Amino acid sequence: MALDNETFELMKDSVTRFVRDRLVPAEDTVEQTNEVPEEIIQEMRDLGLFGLSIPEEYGGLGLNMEQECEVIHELCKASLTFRSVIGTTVGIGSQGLVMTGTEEQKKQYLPRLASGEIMSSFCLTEPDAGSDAASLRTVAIKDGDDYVLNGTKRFITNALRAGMLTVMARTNPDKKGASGISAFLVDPKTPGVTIAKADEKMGQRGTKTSDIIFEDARVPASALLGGDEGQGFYTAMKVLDRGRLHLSSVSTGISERIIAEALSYAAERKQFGTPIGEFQLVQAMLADSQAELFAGKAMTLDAAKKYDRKEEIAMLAACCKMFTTEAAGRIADRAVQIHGGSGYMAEYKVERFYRDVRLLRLYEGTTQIQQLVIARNMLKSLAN
Ligand code: COS
Repeated sequence: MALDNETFELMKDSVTRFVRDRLVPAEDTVEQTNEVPEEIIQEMRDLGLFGLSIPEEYGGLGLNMEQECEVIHELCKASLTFRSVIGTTVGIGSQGLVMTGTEEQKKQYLPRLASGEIMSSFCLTEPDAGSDAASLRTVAIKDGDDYVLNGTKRFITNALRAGMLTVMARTNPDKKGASGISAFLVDPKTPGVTIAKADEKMGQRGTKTSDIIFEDARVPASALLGGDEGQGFYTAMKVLDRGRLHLSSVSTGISERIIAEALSYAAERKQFGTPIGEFQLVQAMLADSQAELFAGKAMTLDAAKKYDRKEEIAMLAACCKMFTTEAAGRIADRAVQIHGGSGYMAEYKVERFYRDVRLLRLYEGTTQIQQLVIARNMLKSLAN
């Protein structure tokens, strides 16, 4: 599935204008209030941003992965908080349903997710299961026609805003590893589901993450994603492979913005009677950042095209996520350096972006997990 080129270019242009005219001017308000204004969320709905990755037959725009990456890159030239509002619905929160849901489940949720009437969250991480996702302990025990959920999920983005949770839980507690895990589509209003208050974080103010506690939360058997027990971990891994391409575009988008901030500062700021951009040591920092941005964009779009051709991309997605998120960290660090003392001041955007991009190397798999995935796949290819 893909949007035709002409419609896609028009859509992308409208995102570029939205970023320039609406999102960038609202960045300071979001930072000060720790909230994204409701009228901006409504404009995101009107632009169809919640439905980017949802097939047209269910009311979405049905972009392919390459197109999604291009749009997310554009969107992330503004504060990453804005992307976070749609991110879980476009990415990890809905894609398990798109990939493996039954027709009934798709009809139940996808049109409302695509319109932005409801948002979704992806519930994998737990207090004792982060990188080691297969050790999760939340259980979903069959009881008559229902499943009863007990456990705690941690750092769940948009839990407070969500109308649908994709929850990974152990349906077979006797099976310790991946194969005992199933996925469920859960209404957060289900009795026994508690969404905790929003976490306080280092950056990305205005994004909402929280714990979710399940205490004897009873869901019907029809909430089992795809109707098959034991598939939850594999679905989560496939969703994360795809999500890592999405996040690579998040990283390249904000990197491009940060470079623009550093470049305009370097062109204007004078020292020793000269714009500092004329100094070769400053130029070296700008050039390194620009080359890393180019490499990150190229590799992400290349992997996205392969994904669209249904090629195996687990290793490539991990390469992209590792490279682009680490590069974003270096690019933000250089931008602060180019700004000198001003770069440490909240008045300049690079101080905020430096904090915001730190998360990129942590969520949806740390850099170390990406390295592990890359190396394991290399070794596997040797064995074959
Ligand atoms: N697609 C499909 N299946 C996959 C897969 C993928 N990309 N990666 C692994 N699997 C399968 C394996 O084939 C294996 O199948 P079997 O049960 O048939 O043997 C199973 O899943 C378990 O895989 P593996 O043995 O590699 O699991 P490990 O527990 O050793 O590690 C990692 C898996 C570390 C890769 C996984 O736990 C992970 O990605 N952790 C990070 C989680 C994460 O990103 N969290 C962020 C929170 S969400 S914002």
